[in-house]
Amino acid sequence: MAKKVSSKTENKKSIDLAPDTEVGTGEFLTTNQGLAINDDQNSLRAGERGATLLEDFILREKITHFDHERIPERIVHARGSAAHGYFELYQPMGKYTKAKFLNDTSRKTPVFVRFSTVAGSRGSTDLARDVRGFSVKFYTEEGNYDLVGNNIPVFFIQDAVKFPDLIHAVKPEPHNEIPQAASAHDTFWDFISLMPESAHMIMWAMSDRALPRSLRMMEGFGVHTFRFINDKNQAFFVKFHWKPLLGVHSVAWDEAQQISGKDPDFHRRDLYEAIESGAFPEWEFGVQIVPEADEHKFEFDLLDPTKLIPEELVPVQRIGKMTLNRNPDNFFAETEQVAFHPGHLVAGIDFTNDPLLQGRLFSYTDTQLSRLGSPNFHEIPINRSINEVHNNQRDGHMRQQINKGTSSYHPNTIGGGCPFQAKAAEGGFTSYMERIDSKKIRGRSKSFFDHFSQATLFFNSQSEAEQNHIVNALRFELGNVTIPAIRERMLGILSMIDKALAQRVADGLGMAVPKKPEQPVNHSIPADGKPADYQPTKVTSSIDASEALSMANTIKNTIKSRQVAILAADGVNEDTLAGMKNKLTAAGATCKIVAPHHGEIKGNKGKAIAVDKRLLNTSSVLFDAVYIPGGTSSINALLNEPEAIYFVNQAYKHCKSIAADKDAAQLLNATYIGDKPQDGIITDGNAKSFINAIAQHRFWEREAASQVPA
Ligand code: HDE
Repeated sequence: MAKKVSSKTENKKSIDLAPDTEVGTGEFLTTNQGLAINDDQNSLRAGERGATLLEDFILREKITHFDHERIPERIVHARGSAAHGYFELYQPMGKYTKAKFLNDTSRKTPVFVRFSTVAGSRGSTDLARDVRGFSVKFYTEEGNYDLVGNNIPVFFIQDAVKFPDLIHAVKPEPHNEIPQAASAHDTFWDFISLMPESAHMIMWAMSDRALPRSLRMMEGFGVHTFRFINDKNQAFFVKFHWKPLLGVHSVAWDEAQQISGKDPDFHRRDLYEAIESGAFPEWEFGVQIVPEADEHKFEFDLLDPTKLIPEELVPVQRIGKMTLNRNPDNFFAETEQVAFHPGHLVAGIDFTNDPLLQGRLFSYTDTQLSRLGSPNFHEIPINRSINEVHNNQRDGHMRQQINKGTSSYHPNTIGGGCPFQAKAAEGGFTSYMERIDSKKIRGRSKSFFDHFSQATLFFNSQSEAEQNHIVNALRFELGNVTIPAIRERMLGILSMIDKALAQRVADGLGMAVPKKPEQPVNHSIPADGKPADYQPTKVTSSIDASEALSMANTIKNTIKSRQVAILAADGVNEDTLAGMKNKLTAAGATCKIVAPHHGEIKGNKGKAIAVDKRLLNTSSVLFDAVYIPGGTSSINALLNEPEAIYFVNQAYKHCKSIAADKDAAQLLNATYIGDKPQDGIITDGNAKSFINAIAQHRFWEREAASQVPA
């Protein structure tokens, strides 16, 4: 960025590594070498109508930089949105971990959080049916700690070696690069139908969890089991959770598809606007802690990333809170260049032998080398730790640090022996001394062979509406699969999860559930040549259902940052409109006046009311609820607007709360709502009832009613 060229800056030899300051304070335009530019409108030519000269280093520098503006996007999680914030601890966790940021309640640890979808390209829609990445970089005083998780607590595969296969299968098919950001195609389901270990994850991915209403309304999970280590060197298994204080909410699939057209940046915009408006998203940080001695107490293996620990078995302790309060200043510099890595640890946290985690530990640094182009990616401002970095690593592409002195090795005397190694008591990281005494093999423990019991547990834990959504999602996805054998194999897998589920999906596909599920391919051929005993099994779960797995049981006590459309036209009752708007705003919602035209509408007493959105430029899928104030001319005008009727019908179809003043009933009557009293439809303009209804998020039971339009 341009800096004012003055004799002062010319003389300043020290290198300022800090991010650049704001433009607009009288700087001259310069080249990247600091030369003031006199003409940025014309290239250097051989005469007014002559050829451009190769000599024009200013042109060439500008174009060269432009040519290289794009870096390779992330191979997975390319589409992302991020924010800055901080983490505060509720209670010291010294009994379990010596991590300093988990022991000092007076600290505010800065964080940078990046949310993402997995399958789509960087420009793909936010509302794809997909897992969401939930990566948190804690800038602790003892170094960066990255918790690189997802919004789903389990994963598709048990071993990292299958990750490239999984991603190749879900990405657009290689011959025609179709479909973008979608799993509803042959190669994905071909792979999944041969990977019964995906069964549990598939239930989550086909549920509404894969269609968040907002990035601010998603849970986050570390997925793997990690270790806490305390200062006595005792270890505890730990699972990490993020619990959103706004509750966990999703949109309907039909809505998701429409949002993808109306506003593909829906989640990105929502996060950005919420933070700009001061509605800072918050999550509580939760841990499930299991003593080492209890490692084998469960009917599943703690090292198996396709399993969660039901909260009924090990409760989640909420130990702190994260608040996101600042948007990035520059998307590329921060959101795009941030480099997460599950191996960025602080003392007091360590790995387990989860084979998926072990593979990730290699992958993340490796991918940054091709994505960010240099082993110096830690020097990019967003990736720097807040404490100082001292080591003997030197040089490489784009090195920023100017190391002084002559010693770049250890041990040394020339540099006074620096930098020194730190003892554990001085904060030096020591790996947990896990006992390993084993044969070197390629293979899996039998404790990893149960692929279905938690898939069933998840399905059983869902509300009726949530189960219906899973059935419909599977009908949709498998309906897009063109090869019948793949669909059939999937029906076999579904029948291992729940017979009725498989039957309902089969009915939707016009197929029969196979009597005997096809056995999946044999994944391991042991070195001794004996036939492998890999056989997916199903153990009996000790619990039938888990409350925390259903979004129906989430927090429903707030309408903070919810978006309400107020449908109005000239002649609207300006008093009831203002009354409702004030109450909704006081409760934390954002109201937008949606009208047939831009500019202003006139209230029934002549007041000019600014229009936020014209019907043509918005859609009810972008709102959580709709309010229709009265006023005869306004209602008459809206009755003549097919877009207004459609707006209300769509909100109704997507099970949203709708409120109308008593004298707006005519408009409701013109929609599918009619005059039948029903949950979530407020016909007397009562703000309190409306606020309670919006807090419920959705009235999914409405979907069952035959009057819901197609
Ligand atoms: Fe990742 N993953 N992953 N992953 N992952 C990447 O790293 C990988 C896995 C996750 O916002 C890549 O910097 C392997 C599980 C998130 O920048 C890459 C395996 C979970 C993000 C990579 C997994 C994740 C990534 C691509 C199987 C949930 C986005 C760009 C062993 C716990 C981070 C990058 C961001 C990104 C590899 C599995 C979460 C290629 C090999 C399980 C949230 O290194």
